[in-house]
Amino acid sequence: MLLRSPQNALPRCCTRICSNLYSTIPDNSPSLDENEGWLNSLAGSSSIVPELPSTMSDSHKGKRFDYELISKVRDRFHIKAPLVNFTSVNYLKRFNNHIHHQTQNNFIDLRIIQCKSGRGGNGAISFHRDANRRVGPPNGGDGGQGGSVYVQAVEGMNSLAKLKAKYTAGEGSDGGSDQLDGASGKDLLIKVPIGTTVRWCLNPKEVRDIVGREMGKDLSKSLKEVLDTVQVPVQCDAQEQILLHREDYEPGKGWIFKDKTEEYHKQKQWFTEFNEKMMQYDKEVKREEFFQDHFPLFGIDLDNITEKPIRILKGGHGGLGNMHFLTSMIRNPRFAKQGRSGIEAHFLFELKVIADLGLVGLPNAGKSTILNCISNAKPEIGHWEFTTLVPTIGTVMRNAHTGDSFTVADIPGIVKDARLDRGMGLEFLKHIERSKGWIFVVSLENTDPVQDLLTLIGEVGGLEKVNQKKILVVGNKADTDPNTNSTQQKFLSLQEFCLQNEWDSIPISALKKHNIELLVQKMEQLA
Ligand SMILES: Nc1nc2c(ncn2[C@@H]2O[C@H](COP(=O)(O)OP(=O)(O)OP(=O)(O)O)[C@@H](O)[C@H]2O)c(=O)[nH]1
Ligand SMILES: [Mg+2]
Repeated sequence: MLLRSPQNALPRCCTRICSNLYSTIPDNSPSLDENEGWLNSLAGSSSIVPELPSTMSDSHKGKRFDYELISKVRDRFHIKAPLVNFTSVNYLKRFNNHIHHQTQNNFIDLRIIQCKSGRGGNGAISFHRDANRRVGPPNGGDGGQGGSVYVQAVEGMNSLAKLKAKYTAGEGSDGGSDQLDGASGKDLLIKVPIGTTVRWCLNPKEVRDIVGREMGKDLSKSLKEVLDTVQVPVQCDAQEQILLHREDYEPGKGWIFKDKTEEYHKQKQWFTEFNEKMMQYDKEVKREEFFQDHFPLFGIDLDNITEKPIRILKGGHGGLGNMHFLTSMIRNPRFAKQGRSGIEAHFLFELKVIADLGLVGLPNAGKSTILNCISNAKPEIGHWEFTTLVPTIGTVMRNAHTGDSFTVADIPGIVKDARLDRGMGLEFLKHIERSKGWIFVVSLENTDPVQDLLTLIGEVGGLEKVNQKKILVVGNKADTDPNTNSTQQKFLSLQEFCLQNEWDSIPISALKKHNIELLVQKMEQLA
């Protein structure tokens, strides 16, 4: 984007071998003519700045969340949206309940992580010296580029447990004498499991402060009400990308001086004129930042292996060394440019495990027992409720030769009023949100399996929601009560209800392994 970055425009390394031949000019730093040509080109460069789309897409409704357009200043759109979209309710709740880590299988599906890209190195102020001259032409090199932060979804990970709380990319080194450019800062790569979404969010501490303040004002307010009503202002571009803030100097500023002070330089007309031109360079750097320092308002969905890491925060530009500032007016540039700062932001990482099918049932229905007998997964089984606290995915191998298989997720049981946060709530439903099919598991041991099924349907969002999925209903624990045929009767009522909804159903005993092969066949069809 930069019209003419001195680094790119002037291939300095190619002449480095000549260094011993010259005693008066540094080997390959840009010549006076080249510098002047470059500075003059900056003056007329504003006309080449690309036009930006000046309107934002009309509809702000019906997106992943609604936002309101407040105003537009040049190419920046000021919008606002409820706080709930820039934090995580579950994260806050877990924080309040001191549940920082879910320990079962070391599974963590939610993290807020502080990320920081590296600042660019400063340009150097240095002059060529040799036996003949004490002070020769400027030869201060450029600062190195600051390190950037990337994310990548990889295979073989199934939890966000290994992520660190904070990632800071390396700073670019300062430039050196003899036109030595500073080394680039080390980039950082955050590897995450497939199925992770990344969203820009506020610093959780800031959110807790806001929530504390709002609840203090009105004691009857719930956390949810606060998050839904407090509006957060955000700046976006026309493509609904949040403009990330790089705290740094304005065009014309950001100088480093040596020997003579800033005051001294500001009084000199030659410096003011020169700085006028350099301002254009700074503006271009800012322009480039405008195009690169953003993050999608609705986040990114890493639901596949990411071939190429995705940059989320770019490192700061390195500052120019004084070798670029030698002109016929300025023989002794005792100044260089500071490197640009890095960007700091918080991101909400959320893992939604991806399985072809999901098991949905009340606690104790036998979901984990089913996954145990059909797949390689070995989730814990217990005769108490809420044995399962975290999702487990099992792979059901159908043909070892062809590798045909499908995956099934076992999630914690769902109880009546889970929507109102009873039991484990509905938090874990997100893990089977993207599954093609849902397997409702009800226990034929319970008094009214049809009622259990209705409860489940109600909790997960009603028939309309359920019918977006392929459904199979499993009546488990068919082995119970062998003396009377009450389980059979219960299954027949269940089957009738299912037929009305055009769903397939099957009675099984996961414990005794009855009817399991047929179950797997039906599941395979669904998947
Ligand atoms: N009799 C009988 N008991 C079963 C059957 N399947 C599971 N169970 C028992 O039911 C209890 C609960 O089984 P789980 O597989 O842990 O149930 P779950 O649905 O995963 O429960 P949560 O994880 O709490 O939601 C265990 O004691 C199992 O042994 C079955 O087919 N017949
Ligand atoms: Mg279980």
